[in-house]
Amino acid sequence: MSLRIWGRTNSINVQKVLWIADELALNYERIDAGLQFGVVSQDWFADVNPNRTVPTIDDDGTVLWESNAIVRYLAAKHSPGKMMPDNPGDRAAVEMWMDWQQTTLMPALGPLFLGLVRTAPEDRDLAALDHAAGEVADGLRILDAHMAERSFVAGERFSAADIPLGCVAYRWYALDVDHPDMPNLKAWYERLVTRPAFSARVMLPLT
Ligand SMILES: N[C@@H](CCC(=O)N[C@@H](CS)C(=O)NCC(=O)O)C(=O)O
Repeated sequence: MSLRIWGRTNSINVQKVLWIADELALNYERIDAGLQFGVVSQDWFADVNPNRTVPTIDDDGTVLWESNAIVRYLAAKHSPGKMMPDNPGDRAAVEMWMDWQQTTLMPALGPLFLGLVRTAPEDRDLAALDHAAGEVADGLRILDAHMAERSFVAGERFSAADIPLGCVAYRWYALDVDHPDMPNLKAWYERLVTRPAFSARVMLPLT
């Protein structure tokens, strides 16, 4: 087995990697790590990933962390010209949406998820959660407008760009927040739901 993936299955960032690994029909070994599984706190792990986070992979000696970088790597290695376009402009568009997921959506979705899923009701900062929910919705309106003219994030073909954003979309629809009407986003999301790897790896209870 050449590909090893460290990460617990309920992590959004691990789910990205497991989803694309399944889309690509890769064989891999997954090792539970993070939170209750520990591992990331062991001394040796810092040599593999000094951030002590999941996901982390070792693909026959290619060691990587940062979920979107791993998704890009696996797509480029196993699906060049398809899940990761060869043309620089098309490739940059895929990467742009992936970066946008991390830099624009996650700073609001992360606290929203932690507040609603991993914080006791009596300890929640409702004003902060309301603000975060509004920021996520504002971001998703941009994606909704973008999806008006295409089937997938980077065009008519499923690509690496759909992976991080699909993970965000699942969490947003699963969270107990207002879901303003976004028909193009919903139509794209329903397309993802038909993909077995998405339902198996991403559509899990939020814990
Ligand atoms: N930007 C990083 C974030 C990595 C990260 O913070 N992962 C979380 C899980 S989503 C983690 O490792 N948390 C600590 C833990 O699980 O022990 C990525 O996209 O991979």
